[in-house]
Amino acid sequence: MTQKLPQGFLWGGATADFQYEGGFNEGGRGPSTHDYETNGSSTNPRYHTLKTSEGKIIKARSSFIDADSVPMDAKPVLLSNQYYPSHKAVDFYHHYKDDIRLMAGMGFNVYRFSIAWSRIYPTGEEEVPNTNGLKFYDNVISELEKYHIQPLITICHDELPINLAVKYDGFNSRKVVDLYVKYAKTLFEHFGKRVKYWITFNEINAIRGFGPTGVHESTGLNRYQAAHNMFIASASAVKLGHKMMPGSQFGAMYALSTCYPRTCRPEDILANQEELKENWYFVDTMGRGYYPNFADEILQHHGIKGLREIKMESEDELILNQGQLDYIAFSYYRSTTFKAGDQWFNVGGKNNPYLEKTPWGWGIDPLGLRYTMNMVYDRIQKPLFIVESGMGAVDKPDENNYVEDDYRINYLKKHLLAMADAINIDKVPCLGFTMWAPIDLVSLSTGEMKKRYGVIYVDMDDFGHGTLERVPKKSYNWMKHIIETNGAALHE
Ligand code: BGP
Repeated sequence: MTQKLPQGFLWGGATADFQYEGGFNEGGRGPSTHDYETNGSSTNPRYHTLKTSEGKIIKARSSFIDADSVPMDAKPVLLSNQYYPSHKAVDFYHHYKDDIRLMAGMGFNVYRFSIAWSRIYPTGEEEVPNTNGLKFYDNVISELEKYHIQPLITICHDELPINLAVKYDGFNSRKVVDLYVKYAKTLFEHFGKRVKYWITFNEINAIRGFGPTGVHESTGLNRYQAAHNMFIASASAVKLGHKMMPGSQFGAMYALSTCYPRTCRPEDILANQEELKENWYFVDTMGRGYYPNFADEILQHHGIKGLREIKMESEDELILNQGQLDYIAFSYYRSTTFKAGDQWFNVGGKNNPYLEKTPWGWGIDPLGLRYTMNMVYDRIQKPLFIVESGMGAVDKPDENNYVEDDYRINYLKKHLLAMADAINIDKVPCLGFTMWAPIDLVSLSTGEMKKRYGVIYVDMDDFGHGTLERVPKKSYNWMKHIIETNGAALHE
């Protein structure tokens, strides 16, 4: 039986600015890609709103994030009859003191949040950073320090200042790599003394399915060119960060919901191995500092001849090598299955008869977390950091906005036990666990509030109505107990 987690284990929660912060036009923040994305639901997809030069409105599912092709002359536009959830989100911008106090009340010693690039450089291209933007995050960090919570900062969580998408086609352009490095340098200069842990990009391997944020036609060569540029942006930031902040630790973050062969037919086993390689393409390149042996094979799945078709600068090989990650951060929500003949990036997964599902059809698979941790550590031999995991569910608050979420406790308990087994039995080094999300916020995939992950309830509906009152759920006290016993209470 496993006991406590190692001393110094980091317990916390994770959020993303555009899903949580709001204040989209306050403090000098510029517009960013997600600001043009409407809300939606599981049956009614969200989309970005754009207007062509002839005045035609395009509802793109979802340009600047997804695999759609959007005409280069289309410009993002806000429509008065739509609700854009990022504008207000759940208003951390004005509630950060209360929210951090609640996080501290649970015993968090780390909090992962992303910085909105457009709060620091509103168009991405200014000569000097926006002091009000820096000040906001200074305040957040000071508040964390008050409670001895250390920040874990995501430099880029799936979004860009919209100007960089419109003008340069996002990371398809090498210019955006330079602007990213400049932005990262500003963060290191300003926050470097107070922040040890950094993440360069969120779920960077999701590019394989959704395309890179901010790229108009994000398929085929464009998609993998942008991925290369992001590898270089990340490695350059790591190299610079190590130099400017001795002792700093860098990860990139991957969506590693694992995938099993659907049957034990050898053809299906091999097909599943290939499917997994689509993820390793991203993890290996950044974790080991060079493209893996199967890189050409992966590119060929996407109609690209091989790495020789990707535009590279002469110094890129060296940058990749010198900018290797210190740890591998990942999100884990579910597992899927794959068999020969299935489409690549089978994100919804196929039925696994052995698993229960969340209301959004995500297979609940705690053992898959232990399996994934072993697999990733075997490959890269660097510490792991589980920086997102949690259960999206429909909560039913009582008249006092109190939620009895035993389903969430159950989910978290099983996943934490599986993690503890990977650490204590399999001896996989893991720095910490930051749950997604400690507090209810806007869903990335659907834009809803209905899909809630928090252990803290927020009184707000899918259209931004509500008091925004924060109320700890039953899972809040449960989590508090787990953290104060450093995991020992998982066995109660
Ligand atoms: C990850 C993202 C998060 C978050 C989470 C849950 O992909 O990094 O931003 O939202 O998934 O997904 P969703 O909100 O779609 O349920």
